[in-house]
Amino acid sequence: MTNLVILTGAGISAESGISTFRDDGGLWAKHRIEDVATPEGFARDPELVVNFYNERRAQAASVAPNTAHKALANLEAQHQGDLLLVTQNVDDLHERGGNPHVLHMHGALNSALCASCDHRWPAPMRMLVADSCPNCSAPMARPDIVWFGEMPYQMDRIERALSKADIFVAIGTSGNVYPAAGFVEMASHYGAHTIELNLEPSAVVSQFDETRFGKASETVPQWVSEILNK
Ligand code: BV8
Repeated sequence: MTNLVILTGAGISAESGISTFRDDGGLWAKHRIEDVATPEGFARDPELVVNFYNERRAQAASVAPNTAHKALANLEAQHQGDLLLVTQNVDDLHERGGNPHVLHMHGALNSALCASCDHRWPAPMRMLVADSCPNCSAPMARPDIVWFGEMPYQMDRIERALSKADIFVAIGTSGNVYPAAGFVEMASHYGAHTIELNLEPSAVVSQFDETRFGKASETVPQWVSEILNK
């Protein structure tokens, strides 16, 4: 039984029409990280940040999963052995593509969080700064997103899976953001075979055993069919 850990980034959603962060014209070209993806930015201008995520929630709802998402759903449905799909993405394209169990380590657009009591609830399409928590009524609703300087979710579970992985695959991520960019080193340390599927070399490409360049809509179905036909 082969245990798989798969990490995805913005590149897997690019062909669905969702902007990546660091490609030309990407999200960070239009907004400063400090202003829209940090707790300090949210404290400084909550309206700007809530609307930044409202725009992304609407964009995600207007696009469809692509063949790469569907290939991973097929893999999860057929693969014998453990499979953990960890995504840095906050869109729900993996779920809509058919993966029932997705670990959103950087949070999710469709979830809202109370900054006072930690209650989570399904986010409305448009959140308002004044939204109050349905649990404690405090006017402390925020996007359920892990901003820079905040601890990504379920790190213990991810590290446990990496320690047992036979294969670690990173798909469509530039390897700029930690701790996610450090997963390949951890997987290698535990003896996993590591593969990078990306449009261009990531910042940590040298740490992978194997790299395949190309669009996710081509490289992911190809890799999945190899794994399933082994
Ligand atoms: C934390 C939510 C500490 C927001 C995001 C070392 C260790 C630990 C931390 C750090 C460290 N060094 C620095 C840090 C701090 C920081 C960090 O990493 N900074 C970087 C910029 C240097 N990390 C943090 O702050 C993290 N938190 O460390 O907490 C802590 C400790 C104890 C207690 C409390 C706290 C939190 C990081 C999470 C931040 N939130 N997302 C949002 O989404 O709005 S990260 C953000 O970048 C995105 O969410 C995205 O998930 C992430 C990574 O981007 P990618 O997915 O890789 O996208 P990118 O555009 O960069 O690349 C796209 C790739 O796709 C490219 O390679 C491209 O070639 C490829 N591609 C394009 N098209 C295609 C394609 N591939 C295939 N097919 C295609 N068609």
